[in-house]
Amino acid sequence: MTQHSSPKVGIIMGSKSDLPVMQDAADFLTFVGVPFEITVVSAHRTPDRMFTYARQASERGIKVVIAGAGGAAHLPGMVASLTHIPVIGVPVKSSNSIDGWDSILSILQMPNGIPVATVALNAAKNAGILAAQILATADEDLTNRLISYKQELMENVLKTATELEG
Ligand code: RP5
Repeated sequence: MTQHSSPKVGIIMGSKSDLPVMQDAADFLTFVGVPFEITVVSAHRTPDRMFTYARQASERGIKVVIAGAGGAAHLPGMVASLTHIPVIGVPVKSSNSIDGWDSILSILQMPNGIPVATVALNAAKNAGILAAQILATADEDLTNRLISYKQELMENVLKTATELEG
């Protein structure tokens, strides 16, 4: 697994079983050249590790955390409660999930004061894009790469529209 020496984004997940979903965040960050680290931190099975990770993330240079979890998904919210840096939550439709709603609501319905930016179910790619957009507010080169990416999205849609219209 790719790990960068000075990561700016921390991608964490409750279980290795979340990796097939969370890989999309890593792939997008690789695509736009944002250094990241990726690991497993379980809120329920390794609470001390979660506490240490969240408490030390900022001082290690992490600017944004992407946290994915399924079922009773406390990881994103608990990490957000332990750090001042932005946390993006990815609800994962895991094997122990009831259609993903448990994870969506656990991550989305945070109390006032402790926000988690919640993306759609299994939408780790959007979490990667959002993390890059946050970092791009202080990085002109990254901003330009994101503008190019969105331009490409638009051109692809217009191309399919032209093809469909004949
Ligand atoms: C959550 O429970 C994890 O984030 C994962 O989505 C789910 C199932 O974990 P495993 O039983 O596959 O390790 O805590």
